[in-house]
Amino acid sequence: MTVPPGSNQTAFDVDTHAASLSDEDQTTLRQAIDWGQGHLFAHWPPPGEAQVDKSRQLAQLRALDGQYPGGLATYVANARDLLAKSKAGDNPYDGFTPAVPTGERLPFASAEFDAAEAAGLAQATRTAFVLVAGGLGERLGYGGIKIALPSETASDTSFIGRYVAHLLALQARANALTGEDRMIPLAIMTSGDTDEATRALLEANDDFGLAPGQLTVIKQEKVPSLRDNAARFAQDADDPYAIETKPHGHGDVHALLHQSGLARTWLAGGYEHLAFFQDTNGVVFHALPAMIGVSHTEGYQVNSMVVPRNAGEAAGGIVRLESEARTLTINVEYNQLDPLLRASGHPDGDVADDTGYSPFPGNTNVLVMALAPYVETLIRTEGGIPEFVNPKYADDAKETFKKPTRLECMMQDYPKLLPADALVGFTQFERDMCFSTVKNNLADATALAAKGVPAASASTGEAEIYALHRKLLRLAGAEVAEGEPETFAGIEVDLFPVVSLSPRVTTPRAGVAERMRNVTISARSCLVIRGEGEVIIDGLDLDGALVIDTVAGATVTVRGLRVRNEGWRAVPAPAEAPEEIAIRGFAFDRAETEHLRFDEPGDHVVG
Ligand code: UGB
Repeated sequence: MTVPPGSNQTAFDVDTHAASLSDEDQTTLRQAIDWGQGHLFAHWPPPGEAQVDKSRQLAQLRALDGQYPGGLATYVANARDLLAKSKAGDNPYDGFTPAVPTGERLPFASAEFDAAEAAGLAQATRTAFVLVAGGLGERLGYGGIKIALPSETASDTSFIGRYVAHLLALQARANALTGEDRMIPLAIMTSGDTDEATRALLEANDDFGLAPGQLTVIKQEKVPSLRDNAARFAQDADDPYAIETKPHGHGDVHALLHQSGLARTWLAGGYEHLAFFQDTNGVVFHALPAMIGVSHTEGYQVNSMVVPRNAGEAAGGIVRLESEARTLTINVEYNQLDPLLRASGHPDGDVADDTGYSPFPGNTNVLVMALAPYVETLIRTEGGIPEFVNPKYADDAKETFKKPTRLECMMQDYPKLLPADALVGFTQFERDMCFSTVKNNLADATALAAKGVPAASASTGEAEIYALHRKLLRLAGAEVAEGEPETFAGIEVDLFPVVSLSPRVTTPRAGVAERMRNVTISARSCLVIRGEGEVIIDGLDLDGALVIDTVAGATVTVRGLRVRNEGWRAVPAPAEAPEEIAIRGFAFDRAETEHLRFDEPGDHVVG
């Protein structure tokens, strides 16, 4: 007779059930009881009854055990430890003094930026890219997966379509530079919430043009929910033979790159860097090559992409944490930054300094790692990232939870696994050229905009892409008029002139001036260049809407083209608009468009 530790049940007789279970199930049952999970079997009917369900329950435990670095024994031990610290009110940053870190700053289009981008381009086909896309986007109020959303609706390019187009453009430019024929691998981390829809989207679009073997999908699994401080697992409310599970956070990506063997395979394939990025950042690839260049030149083991941070913004702050034992430059998550500052001599907490920004740079959660030491670290740690727990207590004694909690981990906590002397740096870019997130529904976004914090709505994410592309053209010498801001669903956006350039045009930044010459665009115009062909404009006078579509292998030269038509305007999203349009509050009314299509490879000249 065994009474499981931490259990309020009277007794559970393993031996009574043993004979009716397979050897494998018996072992799992005994292990689970050792882990303090005997309560999960308290409802079991006598041997011979519900054997299929019992076996299913034990199989789930085995699967969960196999997925977690160190197994469920470690999960339970970590959980008890973290729950005890949480109950005691321990501050994870106790003993640390926060200081403002120093790092690389790369003003857009500066000579340093262009040099870093050139260095990064030469390394692009030595870099593997990892997109973390396991999050559901509950804050956004969108039912589908976020990478399927249009990043902007002028070209109607999804986030994943945009990312892949950038990777293919980088690959083509890098191979042209090095004379090699290498492939840039992409891994996408999905979760139970996004896996099926992600695979279906990729299949329906032929992997957006990636070659066979170029793309790998790795799926993160959930972890058991915890119902009390003894780390007892919660049962599913609808199924007593199932354990309730919850997402473990984007930190899982490191364990998965270890378990799947991908990181080692890439290292063996001659890759040197690893670039992690998030699901809804439509401008990130305008800075990523330069960041890879900085990592390569500086020899950083870890390099974080950061931006000037608005005080109170839902982006972590990069902080230099100093203690007698060690100094660590690391992300402090947005909900912990204010309490940390208040507890360490900054009574006003997370506020702006004289510059108008938080003194702590904002984490965009884009990381570039050196692959060789990364693989060594994975072998040493199995990719297990230090976790945290955030239970919502129902009582002052902190004994009961309002609802089950779970351990979580974040990918940006990876530097915590490194020795104190590891070279960890960051590269700061201007926000408009590297960080644009789509996270909030219209109501929340309006409230944030009113507070002067980035709205991070689908509409601002879209407008930010057009704004950056206008800037790229202006920097290349184009005359691009200023449009008027417009307000849709309470959020002000600068949509016009709408400029959406393909990654072939914008990669590298320094080459835009060679590809876009003598361009004039009026304030009410739209210029959309789509597809995988090369487009060179030498003379364009645009007052209206022009869309150029190309295929891979096509080179289109536009010479002295004058376009005059009614063009497009933005109107409030119609009531019957699909969800992906409704969440941005506006839609384009495409009155008249000059549409140039080039469906055949080869040279084409127009104008
Ligand atoms: N994600 C997963 O792949 N799996 C998971 O289990 C969870 C998420 P959120 P949040 O951009 O400003 C991050 O939910 O809370 C993926 C940083 O921690 O968007 O906004 C998910 O699909 C924060 O420091 O994260 O916070 C998405 O791609 C700050 O930089 C990504 O992980 C903030 O992003 C992030 O998920 C930001």
